[in-house]
Amino acid sequence: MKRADCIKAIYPEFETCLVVTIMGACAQELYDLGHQENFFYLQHAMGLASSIGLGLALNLPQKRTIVLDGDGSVLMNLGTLATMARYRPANLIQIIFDNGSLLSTGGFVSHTASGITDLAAIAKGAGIPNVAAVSTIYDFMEAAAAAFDRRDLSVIVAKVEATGPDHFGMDLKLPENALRFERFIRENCKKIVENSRP
Ligand SMILES: Cc1ncc(C[n+]2csc(CCOP(=O)(O)OP(=O)(O)O)c2C)c(N)n1
Repeated sequence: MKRADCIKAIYPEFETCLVVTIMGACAQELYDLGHQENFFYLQHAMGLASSIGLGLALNLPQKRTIVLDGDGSVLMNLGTLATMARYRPANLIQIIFDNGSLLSTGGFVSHTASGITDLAAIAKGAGIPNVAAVSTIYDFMEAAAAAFDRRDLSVIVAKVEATGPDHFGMDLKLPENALRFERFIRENCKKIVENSRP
């Protein structure tokens, strides 16, 4: 199963969500399907896409937030799973694309490739209420549909091939993306933000 195919399969769902991705190959694959102003590609800050997604989900409870993550990134910030479970925002879905590799920086093998580290088991142990581990596109689509249907925190660990795009280059640098993403939230989620403030 390829990550690009998984992202393509659920891309239509993204229109009404906030989407945060990790850097590199994953960001490029989403960008290549067509950028939307509700997408934020977290370049450089490895491991923190889920932390940003958690903050967005908690502060914008009526907006679905999707985090497109990677095994290397999650391994760098494992505590994020416990924090997500503790605050359990019903509108947050984290999809961890586990390619067993730090693909975007040369394809170094990650701990999940060894068969030792099981991210789905870690997510369950952290207290995530809905965890799916999938390795076929059919199972991925079923798990994604179930996550979109339920109103509860979900994590999907999708085992994918360690392959990425054959090119890199997005005509949207981090500062501009951040400013425009913030403007999108201000203009489209204004009422929700105001309502969610104590
Ligand atoms: C703190 C930090 N360390 C290292 C890097 C360099 N880096 C960028 S992407 C990446 C690999 C990310 O791996 P993963 O999350 O599994 O995603 P993949 O590239 O495999 O899609 C690394 C090591 C970084 N951006 N930030």
